[in-house]
Amino acid sequence: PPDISGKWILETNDRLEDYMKALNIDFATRKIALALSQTKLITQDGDKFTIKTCSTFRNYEISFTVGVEFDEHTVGLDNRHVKSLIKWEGNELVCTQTGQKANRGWKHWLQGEKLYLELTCEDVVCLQVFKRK
Ligand code: RET
Repeated sequence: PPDISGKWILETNDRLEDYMKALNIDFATRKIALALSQTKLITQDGDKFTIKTCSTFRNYEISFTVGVEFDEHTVGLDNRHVKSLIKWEGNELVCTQTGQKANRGWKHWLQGEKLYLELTCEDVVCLQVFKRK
């Protein structure tokens, strides 16, 4: 599988506001989150990952093993509990988040020198592109 580890900085952000609305994230948090720069710190050791999403306002961290479902509590995001399962699908690292919200998950993949992250909830797809920092 590809090596997505490293330090990445957000370059473009499409439909984050709609994604946050789909998650019922409040107005004030949405406005702050939209204005923020975000950095992803990814460590990868075989099938084990830690992904930290960092900003000056709030950070969000998950650790997981590919293929092993875990309970994710999205503290500081929408504060829900979901069952998350991450798998490699070809060269894409794909997460399914099963819970109250339909069609929820994300995908990471590399393209050129960039890291892409697609975040999905219900009918909304947010696309973020990161460059190496
Ligand atoms: C921030 C700031 C506080 C408000 C919101 C945020 C958004 C975080 C997101 C994180 C996604 C993380 C993923 C990790 C995968 O490994 C920046 C923490 C809403 C959307 C998909």
